[in-house]
Amino acid sequence: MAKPVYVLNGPNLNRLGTREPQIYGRTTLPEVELLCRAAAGDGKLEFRQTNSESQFVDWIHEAIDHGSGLIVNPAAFTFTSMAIMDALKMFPGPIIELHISNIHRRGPLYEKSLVSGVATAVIAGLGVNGYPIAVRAMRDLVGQA
Ligand code: CA2
Repeated sequence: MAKPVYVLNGPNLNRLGTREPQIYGRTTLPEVELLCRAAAGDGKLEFRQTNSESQFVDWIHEAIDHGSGLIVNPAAFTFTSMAIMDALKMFPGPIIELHISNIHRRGPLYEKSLVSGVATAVIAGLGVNGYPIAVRAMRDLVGQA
């Protein structure tokens, strides 16, 4: 049976659509999940969000054992978490790092992603449309297109 693609979202993204619409838009995370499922077609998808770093690491471990590809928006953990970076290094398949905003034009605090160096590809600045684009790209990368 085909393995799922994991889409993991980090802290505060459960509040997407409720504030800073000029940066993040008005689409909610459940709506983003629907966009991803439409892009996945009949491909299996595990779409999740957590505010906990340890939960995020545990889900990467689950994806290492059961997933074909990994799409991560680690949110603020992008810039702080060696634990997430180390876990991602163990993932044997393709990894897409995804950000709704362009982290490279948001000032010094947001400049240095710990994740980009272990990712296969990076998508940033396309708004929530980056999610279905990432899912389609991942289908190509894992050969399910
Ligand atoms: O642009 C992205 O996707 C980010 O990963 C979002 C993070 C930010 O720390 C990264 O630099 C870029 C912040 C997520 C905050 O979640 C929101 C909550 C409510 C409304 C909008 C976003």
